[in-house]
Amino acid sequence: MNITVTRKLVQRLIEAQGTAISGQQLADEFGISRTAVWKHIKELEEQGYRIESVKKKGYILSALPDTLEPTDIQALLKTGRLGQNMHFLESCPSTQIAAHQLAQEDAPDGTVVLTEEQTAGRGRMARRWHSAANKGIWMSVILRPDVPPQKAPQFTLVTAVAVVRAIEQVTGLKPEIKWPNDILLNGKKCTGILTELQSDADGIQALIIGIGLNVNQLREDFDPEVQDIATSLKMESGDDVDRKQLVSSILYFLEQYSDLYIAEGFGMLKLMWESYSSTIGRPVRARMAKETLEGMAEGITEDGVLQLRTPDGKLHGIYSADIEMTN
Ligand code: BTX
Repeated sequence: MNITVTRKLVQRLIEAQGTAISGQQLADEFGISRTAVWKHIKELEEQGYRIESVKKKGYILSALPDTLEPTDIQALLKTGRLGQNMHFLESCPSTQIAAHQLAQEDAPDGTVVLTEEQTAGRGRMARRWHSAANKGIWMSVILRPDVPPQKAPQFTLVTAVAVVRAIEQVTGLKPEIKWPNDILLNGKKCTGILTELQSDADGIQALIIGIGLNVNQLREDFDPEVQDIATSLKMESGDDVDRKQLVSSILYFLEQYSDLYIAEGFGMLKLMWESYSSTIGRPVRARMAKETLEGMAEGITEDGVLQLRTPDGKLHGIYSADIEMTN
């Protein structure tokens, strides 16, 4: 069986968006016999693709298997750059490590690394990110924006807005953002974002944006350490969620919003971020490396710095902290 033809056949059926294509037409397009088309269709069904065969009309793709097959995702993509170069690893220590390596080897802007399982997924400040096999989206995106290094931290906020929009679009759920980088559903964390930088004297060489999104886990799929603080889209919606659609949607919004940020600055995105934020306008506790402050979270600056007003009336700029709501 010619694997390339099988993959191209899937792409053709995805692009047909639910309309039937006849066996004869596929045979002509791929320069193979109708029997060969039928064999490829059978092979795809064995891989978990659901394909209906409608009499006198042809084949319709009605469901994709729950894998992260890059060519399937690419057939769904509506981006110009993000995900056009996509690397898939069945298992790896961390997609961040793989993406750093690819960035050093000159991988183009928009390169994406996806995996089914991370054995050493990482969060901020060397914390662990639990990455159950086959249930989530563990993805790193390489961006090469032409901006000074001090503009890098906002990409975390831009990414948070993009992921929230994608979750809304695909599931109808209404996530909130907790400054700076947690995405919450009903107060529990469903997404973490980690932005890392490769830079030299000439400026940013690459931004490596890591996105960890809990999609189809049940409570027991999470490590006991995070069972009480973590949630997944399936736990909140009650339904299995299509990971391929989600990846495609995240990359679409991330491309739109990072281009908007680079072209016009943070203004518009700041408004969007604040509208999704569960932190702003609330009393919070900010735990930093050297001190803990309590007060009202008033907003974020154009640089993404959290503005916290303590009871003595002083306004503090918080650059990095863990935030807890205090009411
Ligand atoms: P963070 O430091 O904000 O969050 C880490 C903390 O979140 C952990 O200490 C733990 O309490 C909690 N946690 C760990 N795993 C989960 C989970 N699956 N769901 C909910 N809460 C959890 C957030 O760091 C940044 C995470 C980025 C993960 C992506 S995955 C793709 C890429 N590769 C990689 O190694 N990291 C990024």
